[in-house]
Amino acid sequence: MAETKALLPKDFLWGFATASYQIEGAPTADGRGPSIWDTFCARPGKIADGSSGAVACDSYNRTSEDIALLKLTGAKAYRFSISWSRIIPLGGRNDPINPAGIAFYKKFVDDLLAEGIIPFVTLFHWDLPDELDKRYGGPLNKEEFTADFGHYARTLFEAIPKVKHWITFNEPWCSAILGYNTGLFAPGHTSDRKKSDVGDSSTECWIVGHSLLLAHGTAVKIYREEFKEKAGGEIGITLNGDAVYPWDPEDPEDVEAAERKLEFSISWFADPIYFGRYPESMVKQLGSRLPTWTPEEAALVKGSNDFYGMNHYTANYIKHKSTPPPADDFLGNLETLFISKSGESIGPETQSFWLRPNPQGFRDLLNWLSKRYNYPKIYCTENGTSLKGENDLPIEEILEDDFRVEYFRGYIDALAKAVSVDGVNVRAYLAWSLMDNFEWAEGYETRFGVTFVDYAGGQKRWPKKSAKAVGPLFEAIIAKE
Ligand code: LGS
Repeated sequence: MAETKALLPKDFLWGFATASYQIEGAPTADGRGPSIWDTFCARPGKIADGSSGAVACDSYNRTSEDIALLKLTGAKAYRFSISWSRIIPLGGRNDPINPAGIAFYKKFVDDLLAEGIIPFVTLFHWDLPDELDKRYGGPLNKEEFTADFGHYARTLFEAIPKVKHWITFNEPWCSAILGYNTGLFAPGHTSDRKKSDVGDSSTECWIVGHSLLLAHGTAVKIYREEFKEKAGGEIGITLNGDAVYPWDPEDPEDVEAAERKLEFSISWFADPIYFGRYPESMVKQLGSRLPTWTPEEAALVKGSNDFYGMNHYTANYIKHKSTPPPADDFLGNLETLFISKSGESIGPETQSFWLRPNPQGFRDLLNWLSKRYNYPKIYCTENGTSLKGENDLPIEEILEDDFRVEYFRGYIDALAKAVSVDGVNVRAYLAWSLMDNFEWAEGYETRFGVTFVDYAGGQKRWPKKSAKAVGPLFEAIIAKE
């Protein structure tokens, strides 16, 4: 079939994304309480360069500079996250609320709107109040966690009704697997009992996933029952979404394993949200390790997305394993590879060991999601790349980031084709990231920004070539009428 001219609808929104712990710094300002990331970064060996988000981009003190940057890019929307421990320093439903924290985000939303930039607000981008981890294990305790998250969410729905796009959780897969299985992320629970401080990664991650889903369902119920009608907004969750291809397309077991990989990473959360149950492949492999749904829980979570938030970065070839999976396997008994059986590479290297750009993967995954979940409205809430060796280049070269410009060109083209040719319903695209920032366990060595942040040079922001490239790429294909 001949491909028609790629076009996005007139009201399509594009912009950039960030997250509180990655950019704000100011960890004790105006009464903020510690989060699990403050604690985690203090543990030796956890962050590649031994750094933390204690200063980051100092965005807490530079909101007007960040808004000026957004203006320069021409962005129509900005996705940022709220730090729970700025709003409720100890985190719990009976703990004091911090008016200064609320005032900060309220003003920020007002300032964005005054510039015509639409806020997309994430309630939880991994920085759990440390006290809740200490008090009851955070999401390991579903009753406490769900009640506390519901209270935190309600506090914000009430305080900032001008926000019309709420995202409950960012990538619960990362929170559960990297936080409670591999230990790469806070709070750093691992399966290696020698290095581990607590926990059993063969069950903890699945318990955490279940709690995050229940907390999501609870926040959505609160929003829909108490706020949605008056505020006229919407709420959904953002999930990980990496594309897959069978390592050997002729081998039915690899084909099946590729599907299983999507189920273990995406459908783990999306199936309960759209169908009220876990995928069969997970039930089969994990048995009693996977929590079961009570009818009330399933009813709470089923149908709890006004939109589907998709983060997308990379693709992998998938090879099945025929040996039985170890108890802490979280992938679905398979291997992820960058080279296929016939020797094809999935994409060029980047600074991130897990990231290989492949725009066709984006288009294919959008199609897979749309078919499985009956063509939901999708917001691409993150997409972007690091560049191999970028941090070692002289600044003049960093600013000429043609690799990133080409990355966005390829992905935006794939997106436009998925919408205009394949009929998927993507309505917004937020690139990761507005600026270089604290890249979690990778510290500051990995840069994802369209803006160079000179951490040593007074935090000066230098827009890279890509900062001004994303806008024209979209404006050329968004319908004018
Ligand atoms: O900065 C993050 C971007 C870039 O890398 C953002 O905060 C996240 O929401 C998002 O996940 N992003 C990201 N992902 C890295 C995931 C690491 C996966 C490591 C897999 C090891 C098994």
